[in-house]
Amino acid sequence: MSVDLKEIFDQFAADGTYLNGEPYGSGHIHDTFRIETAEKEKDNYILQRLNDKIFKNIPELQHNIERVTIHLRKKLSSVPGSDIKRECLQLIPAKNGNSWITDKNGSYWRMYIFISNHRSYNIVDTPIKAFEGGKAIGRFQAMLADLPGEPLFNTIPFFHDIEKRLETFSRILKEDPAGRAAKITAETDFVLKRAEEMKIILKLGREGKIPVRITHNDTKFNNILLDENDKALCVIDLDTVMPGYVHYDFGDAIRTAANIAAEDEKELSRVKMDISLFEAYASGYLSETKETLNPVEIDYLAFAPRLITFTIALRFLTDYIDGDNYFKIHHEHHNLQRARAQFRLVESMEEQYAGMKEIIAKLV
Ligand code: ADP
Ligand code: GN1
Ligand code: MG
Repeated sequence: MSVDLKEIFDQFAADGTYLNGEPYGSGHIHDTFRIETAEKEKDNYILQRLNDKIFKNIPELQHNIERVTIHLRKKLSSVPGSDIKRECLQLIPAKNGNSWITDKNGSYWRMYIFISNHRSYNIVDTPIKAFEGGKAIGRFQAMLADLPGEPLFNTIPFFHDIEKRLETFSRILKEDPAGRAAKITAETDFVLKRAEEMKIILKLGREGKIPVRITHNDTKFNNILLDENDKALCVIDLDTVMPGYVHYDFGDAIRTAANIAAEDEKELSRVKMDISLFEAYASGYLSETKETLNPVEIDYLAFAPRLITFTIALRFLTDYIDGDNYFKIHHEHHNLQRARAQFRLVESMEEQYAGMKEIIAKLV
């Protein structure tokens, strides 16, 4: 679908004149473009065509992001020396008075200020970067702890609910809409063997032992921007900020920050969790949060990466059997390749689980 980015851009109350627009980043969900403005001294922008097959209620989604970014900005403005335009996402209002527009095809668009001079990593190669990422997420959770008003909307209901994810997997496996089930018997065995133990976080929640907090729910490392000196700068991709357990954020960040290979690495022997990256992230995260987490939350932090890596592998696998309707893919068996790499990462975490628990105990 060809789009006239200038025509979309002009419907927002931006400061600056459209010069050009290019696809940007490596997100799996929206269509993201970087818009450069003609005036050198003015901001550039991120323009996104939103995925409304995945986010079914865009006004609610945008309402959440408006509340969250206003609150974060207020907090940051009381911190001396803060650079608010770069430390917090800033939505650009549309000329229609909303924070989004719809185009003639019915697609939804929104725009943010482009965060200048940031660094973004799909793979983390030093403990210092992992530490900074941990601090960024810890601080993000702390700043949102006192968000006033109603609970945020659940933009994707049951997003990290492993019981629901397992049910969906079993249903689609039975239906086998793309004729791929016979190809994944080894992966299916892997899932079934671990299904029960993965339910522990949900059980602790139901028993009231861990609280529901405001969490980000999509803390893969490229959603944490660092600055030109690799210091924590800004947490982006706020679509799934909603009620959740801290384990979801801790787990997803470790899944991406401590894996020395790519999320979709084909050569499975390269996939491994580096425990020094785990330790560095955990140390940054706990430096911001250890006073607020309860003892049960802390006890299960080491388990969280196993749960979230398993959950996301299961989602890649489910999407594969379903015929690739959810994640953007770049080749035919991409979702299967992603699932296999993530299952291998689960094994690597299992092998190092005792060490992970010791590290958390030492850090608190
Ligand atoms: P998706 O949900 O598809 O991952 P994101 O909102 O994470 O979409 O955006 C995709 C990518 O665009 C990010 O990984 C990041 O590289 C870039 N990006 C998003 N928002 C900004 C911003 N305000 N400034 C700079 N880069 C951004
Ligand atoms: C998607 O939006 P993005 O690319 O940062 C997905 C996450 C997965 C991730 C796997 C809304 O994240 O849940 O963990 O892909 N986001 C949504 O890379 O489903
Ligand atoms: Mg993203």
